Amino acid sequence: MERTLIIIKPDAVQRGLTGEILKRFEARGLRIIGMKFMQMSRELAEKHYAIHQGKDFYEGLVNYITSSPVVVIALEGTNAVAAARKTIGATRPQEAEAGTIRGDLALEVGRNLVHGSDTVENGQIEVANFFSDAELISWSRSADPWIFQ
Ligand code: DAT
Ligand code: MG
Repeated sequence: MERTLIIIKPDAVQRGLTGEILKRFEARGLRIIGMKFMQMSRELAEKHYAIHQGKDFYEGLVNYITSSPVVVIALEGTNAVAAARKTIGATRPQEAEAGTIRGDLALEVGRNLVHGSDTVENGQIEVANFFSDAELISWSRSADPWIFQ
């Protein structure tokens, strides 16, 4: 089963959109296997965004993600990575389709509300970066047979 890491970013938490955003992933059928409210350290933020190091927006990105608490969620499901990315919408909210989180709720790339892993491999890596094995719960929902065929 694929895993993806979702981060409800500081702007979303500050705007009171945590529930609205979580609701969309839950309704999609993805299964929560880990969730926590945390203040991201600079060290963890730099690890998470290492691929963007050196880009002109990197400093601003790390400052933003560490500026205020976030909600971090590990999700599991068939096609979890691609499904979550579709639900999130394009990186630039002005290009995100209506019906997506960014297309409905955001306007600017530097305040785009939510992170989702971009590949199956990164989903595994990012979940492991944010959650210990003890923080991840392997369970089945009674609705699983109605979502996973
Ligand atoms: P995504 O979050 O859709 O996976 P990404 O991995 O390319 O996008 O970039 C990570 C974050 O960095 C993105 O959510 C917002 C910020 N970002 C990306 N490109 C940017 C740009 N050109 N200017 C400002 N911020 C940018
Ligand atoms: Mg990305």
